[in-house]
Amino acid sequence: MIEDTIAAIATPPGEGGIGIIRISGPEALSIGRGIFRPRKGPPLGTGESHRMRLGVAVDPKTGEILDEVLAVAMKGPRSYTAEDVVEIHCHGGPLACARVLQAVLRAGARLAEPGEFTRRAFLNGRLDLAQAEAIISIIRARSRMGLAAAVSQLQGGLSRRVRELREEITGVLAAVEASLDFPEEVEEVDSGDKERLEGVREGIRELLATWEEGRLVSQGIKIALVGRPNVGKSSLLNSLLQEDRAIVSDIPGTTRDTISEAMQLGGFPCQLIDTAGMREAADGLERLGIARSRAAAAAADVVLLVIDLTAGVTGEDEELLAELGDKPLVVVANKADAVEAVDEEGLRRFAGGRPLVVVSAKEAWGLEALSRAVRDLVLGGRVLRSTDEPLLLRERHREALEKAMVSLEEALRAWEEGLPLDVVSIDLRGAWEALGEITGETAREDLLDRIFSEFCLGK
Ligand SMILES: Nc1nc2c(ncn2[C@@H]2O[C@H](COP(=O)(O)OP(=O)(O)OP(=O)(O)O)[C@@H](O)[C@H]2O)c(=O)[nH]1
Ligand SMILES: [Mg+2]
Repeated sequence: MIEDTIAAIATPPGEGGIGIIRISGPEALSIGRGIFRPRKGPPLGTGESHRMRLGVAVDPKTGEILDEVLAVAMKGPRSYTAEDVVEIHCHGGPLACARVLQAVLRAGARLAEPGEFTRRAFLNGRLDLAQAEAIISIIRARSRMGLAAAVSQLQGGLSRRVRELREEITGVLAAVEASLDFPEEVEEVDSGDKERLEGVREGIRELLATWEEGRLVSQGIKIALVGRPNVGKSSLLNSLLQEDRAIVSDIPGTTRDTISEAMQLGGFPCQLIDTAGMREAADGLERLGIARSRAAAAAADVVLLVIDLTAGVTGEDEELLAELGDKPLVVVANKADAVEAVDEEGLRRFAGGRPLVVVSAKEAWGLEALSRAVRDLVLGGRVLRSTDEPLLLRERHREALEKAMVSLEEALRAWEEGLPLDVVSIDLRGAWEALGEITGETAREDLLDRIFSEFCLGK
């Protein structure tokens, strides 16, 4: 049972349109009532719930008016935490928010820990653990697809799937344990039960198969711009970012160090990395830069090999392609604006079946086709899954599923080898518990601490 009342500023620090103080717990309504003086109507929390009211926030000790505010009381369980909640909407100045918060704390609330409101929502059963984690993913989302996947997780997509699998195991476990307890009375555990477990194994396998896509959607992909000096790598970076980020010049060897910027490409979050142009004849400093280019190319999920159409395909381009050929790679033929005609035949021969796009960094065309090529490459040409299919977004979920898989495989093996049923039952229980970690039914306190400490203050 949660006894104390917590409060925090729920909006980001700094100046803004509004700043919200959130209060949650058994004393929320009475504390809110002490601070908020409505312009008209009954005291806060005594009238209609969930109704926004205009008034002032006062320091209950001195009666000083701190700000003109809106306030709303939300009676539990119809609130974020499922407890009584009051939100006071101040003007978004750091001092106004801080003074109202101080008054709330003096009136008996305790400053909330990061993530504590969401933790209460979880402890009060309003959200399960995967849904609570979805809230962090929504806050952190930097791409359309990442956001859509996280919202679907908040709506319970993944949780439902995991629960279904878990219930299947529960059913079989009940049959196994009954036949252990009352061997004479209960019929043999039959092959139907084993088939059910095989179904669960298939379900876990399907979920695990979404990890690669989920990882890319949530964590992003590394894309390195690689090529000879002066082909227009930095120009392409600037053009994709739509800002003058990297220095561009007609002197070969302009970029010396790698430059990395976050952006969206084809709906994916990605880290776009500009590198120093690669060439044989290079001085000491440039050579160091080139070593970094190689490292960046090696670490990238996708390489964009840029070539200069005004120079045509050169021997050095051929060498670079041979060096990087095993990576997922797009050949980007740049400076198309500066040539009369593009030798598509020759380019295709050079690309040797790899995706090829013709662009002009200078005039910013061909960039759509480039982003499509990257996306096709990343998803292996697969059509995107519809986002109401659950997608694994967190390493933690993948680990739990893998743990469940190991136990389930063990159980099935024991079953096939005709080992005693209590051996089967131990492994089944292991799988059942591992699945429960995802939704939080079997999560331990230290796991909860770790998860909720990722949240920001006031969430
Ligand atoms: N006409 C034309 N010129 C371009 C285009 N892209 C780049 N350039 C020019 O090519 C020269 C080199 O561009 P950069 O972007 O600095 O080339 P880079 O590949 O980053 O070169 P390094 O950093 O030296 O490896 C500059 O003079 C650019 O203005 C393009 O699409 N069309
Ligand atoms: Mg450059």
